[in-house]
Amino acid sequence: MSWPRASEAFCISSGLSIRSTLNLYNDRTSIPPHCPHIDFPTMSGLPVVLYHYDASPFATKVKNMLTVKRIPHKRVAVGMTLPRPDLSELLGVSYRRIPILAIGNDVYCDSSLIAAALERRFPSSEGHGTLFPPRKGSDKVDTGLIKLLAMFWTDRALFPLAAANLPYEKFDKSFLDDRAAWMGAPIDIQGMKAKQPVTKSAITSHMTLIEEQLSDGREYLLDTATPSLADLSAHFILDWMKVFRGVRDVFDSKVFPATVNWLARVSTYLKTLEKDSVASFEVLSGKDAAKLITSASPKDIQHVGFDEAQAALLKVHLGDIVSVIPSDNAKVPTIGKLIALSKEEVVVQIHGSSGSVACHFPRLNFVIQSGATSKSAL
Ligand SMILES: N[C@@H](CCC(=O)N[C@@H](CS)C(=O)NCC(=O)O)C(=O)O
Repeated sequence: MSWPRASEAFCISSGLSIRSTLNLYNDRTSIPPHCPHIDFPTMSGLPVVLYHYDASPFATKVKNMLTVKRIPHKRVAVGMTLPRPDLSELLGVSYRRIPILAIGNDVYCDSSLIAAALERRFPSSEGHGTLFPPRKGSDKVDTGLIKLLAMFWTDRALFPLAAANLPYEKFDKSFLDDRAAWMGAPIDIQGMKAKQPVTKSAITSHMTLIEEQLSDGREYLLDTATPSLADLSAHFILDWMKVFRGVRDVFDSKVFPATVNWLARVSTYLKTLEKDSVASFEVLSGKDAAKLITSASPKDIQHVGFDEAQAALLKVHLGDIVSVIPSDNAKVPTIGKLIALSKEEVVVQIHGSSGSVACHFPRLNFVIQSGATSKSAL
């Protein structure tokens, strides 16, 4: 299986590295200086657990977000294909995409929602980095635009073009069968290969717009002093794709000088933080992670609240059994009790063999169906 490997940082689990991480924080942290083990809670007092696999580009995006936000965390490695019993059996999370991130008992699905959750639960006012820095020389932050770019440009437009240029003919049958189930249709290797020149051309068109955006000499896409979620959302895809045999010649510094420099600048920014171990992590087993997660209680339900007007439009009620399903592919429903609903987020309580969790999904790009009627509520 020759899927390009996402770069993997070293696992830092010594007390010393954690202490040096904490030294970067302000002194409001309540973590004792002599605590010898990584079982430190984060500054929010809750463990942060990332479910990932090394070759997942979207997991790399979240690892980069954790680095920028300087959040020590734990990682559970899951398989590249189903089944993933650490999620589906122990926690009852049947959502079939990676990454998934838990903060205590709150489990967040989808990297865009994970970004929003990390930002609100680990604010820069508490010594963390930010995914939503203001424009240079201003206090204005393009928060909504950044989220839209992440959800609709990089996730829905750019990433599929990169994925279409993978060398599918080299993947083994079990992987292809798994991804066919994910797509909801068989993978037509010859058909995809035949389309690769066209998708390569489309990638060039995206790169042209990135070049245009950077052509005034700005450092980052939205003229911020540090990379925002917009940069991280585009960077992980281009950085992944730039080594694909079929498209690597697109990354020509004579044609796209600003884009090639920007890619390197974001990588250097991340590597510098990684060297300082600001987001060190410990590898956990699925069982240990599930125990940690299910022994905590949900802390992010009130923030979401319950929007009765939205519920009326969707024909659902607080406490209903509902299913939440991605609207594009990977349409495996997560079924649970509706416990919070806003215009941005929906939360269902679900049960696995280890206990219950509050599972959060974005509203955009997801469909909520009432379990009682099984009718689409979007
Ligand atoms: N919109 C999702 C996309 C995640 C995604 O597509 N992840 C890929 C891996 S990079 C995936 O789940 N592939 C199928 C699988 O691993 O089962 C997000 O932002 O998290």
